[in-house]
Amino acid sequence: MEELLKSSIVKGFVFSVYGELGPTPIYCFPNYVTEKELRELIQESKVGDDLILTYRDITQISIKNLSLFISDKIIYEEEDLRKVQYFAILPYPDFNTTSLTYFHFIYTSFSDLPVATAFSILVEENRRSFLYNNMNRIKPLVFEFFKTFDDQLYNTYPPREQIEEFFRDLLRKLIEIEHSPSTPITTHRKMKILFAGLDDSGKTSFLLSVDRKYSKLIGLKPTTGARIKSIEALGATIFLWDLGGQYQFREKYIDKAEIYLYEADLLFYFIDIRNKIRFDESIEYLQNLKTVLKEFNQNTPIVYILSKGDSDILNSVEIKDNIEFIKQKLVNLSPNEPLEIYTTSIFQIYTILRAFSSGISKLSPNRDLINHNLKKFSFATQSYLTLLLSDDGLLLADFCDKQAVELTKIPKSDVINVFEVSAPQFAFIFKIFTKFKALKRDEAIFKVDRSTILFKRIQIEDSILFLLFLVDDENKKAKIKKELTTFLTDTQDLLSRYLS
Ligand SMILES: Nc1nc2c(ncn2[C@@H]2O[C@H](COP(=O)(O)OP(=O)(O)OP(=O)(O)O)[C@@H](O)[C@H]2O)c(=O)[nH]1
Ligand SMILES: [Mg+2]
Repeated sequence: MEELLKSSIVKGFVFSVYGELGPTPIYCFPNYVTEKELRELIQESKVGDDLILTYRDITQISIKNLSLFISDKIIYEEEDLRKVQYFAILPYPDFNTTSLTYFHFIYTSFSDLPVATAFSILVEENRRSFLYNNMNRIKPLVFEFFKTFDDQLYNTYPPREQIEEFFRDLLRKLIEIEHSPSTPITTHRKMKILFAGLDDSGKTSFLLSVDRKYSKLIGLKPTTGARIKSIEALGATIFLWDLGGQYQFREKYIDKAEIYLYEADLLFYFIDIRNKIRFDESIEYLQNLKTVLKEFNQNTPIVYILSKGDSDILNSVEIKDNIEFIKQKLVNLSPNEPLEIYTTSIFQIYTILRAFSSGISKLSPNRDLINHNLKKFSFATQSYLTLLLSDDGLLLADFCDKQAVELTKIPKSDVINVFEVSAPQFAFIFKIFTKFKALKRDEAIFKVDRSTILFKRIQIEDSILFLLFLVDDENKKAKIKKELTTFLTDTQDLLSRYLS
């Protein structure tokens, strides 16, 4: 095992549990060394590139991991803990290492409650793109691994020698991925988002809206071929490929798929909901794209954009029928996948930003755990609805419980929407007042009927973020202030590895 680790990008594994004494490392590969051994190794200059950890180090890793996952009692209120499982990419700057960590609960004969666990695959920090780029292939391996490994832990945690072969097996499979990586292993994560759909389906308009170049929306010309540009979001560079949709270009993308479609991290697929005559043509193009993407075997997620859903026509019978019809077609095409479908309109910028945020968040391995932490934070502060937004209005995480509906009297299906729509406006007011120094603190309170909306500006490393809380009483402010530190500490690492 030690030899295999030496030959691999994967430098180690740490498996820990939240035991009676708190976070406890159970298995660690390579085995930890004592402080004395470490001193000797350093003296003899035998440290090299290998990962050498002491018991204190792996305890530190365990504490960091598990504190992200659970907080005392709260998590146990979840009904079915078997479904609670997350992946996250986490930094350990002290060890110059980054991990892909898998969190889940195990059921044992020696504990009444399910036991929270964390399993980290450690790689050198500057090779972490291996984890991002191959996540879709690594995740199933880890799931598969714990399907059998959990049984080994039912009665006791067996000695290390006894279970080593399981980990060795997993390592071999990871090394196989390493030898056939889906992208060359570089220091930077490469991200490619495709915007595809028939001509005139609103792709370029969507992208321009994202860019907020409203003025350019008028007098748009069809896109000839592929237009590529890049944006900076949350510290990462993302390449946006606007694939002009006229017939001759569509053919080219399929023919030269290795240029246009290869290594796509995400596809936004556009369908003009007003143009029913072209639905079949659009579905056919989608099918072709899906077939090619499947051949590349990269599980590219798809976000469907039903475009031109302007508010003045959205309630007409014809458009409603069109939407139902096309949704059904999409479901038939991918019967076993949950589909992400957004109706957008360039006249309601938030519909576009929302679809776009949701797409970006698909690129993040940490999105679910950030959401999970926002939920813990919301419980602890009794916030009924909480949103975390980036400075440019991307929704990074959201939480909403039924008390938000009771307080605002907004129907359940709309309440998140209403706040998502208004959040950027609150941010706007907040920014203007800050600019004119009319705000003394990094927060503002808005009262809307019985609702109190607390809006807070926070800083995580170099990023400015906003938090919006819906509470029933201004006094919750103190509680939020108190809990905020914990939330920021947890979220900092998750955000710093959000995209790359
Ligand atoms: N009413 C309305 N019109 C829209 C909307 N989005 C786009 N359009 C219009 O639809 C037309 C085509 O939009 P484009 O964004 O150029 O479409 P495209 O998908 O980039 O087209 P190609 O580049 O040919 O593939 C333009 O006249 C836009 O103004 C929308 O949400 N509502
Ligand atoms: Mg275009």
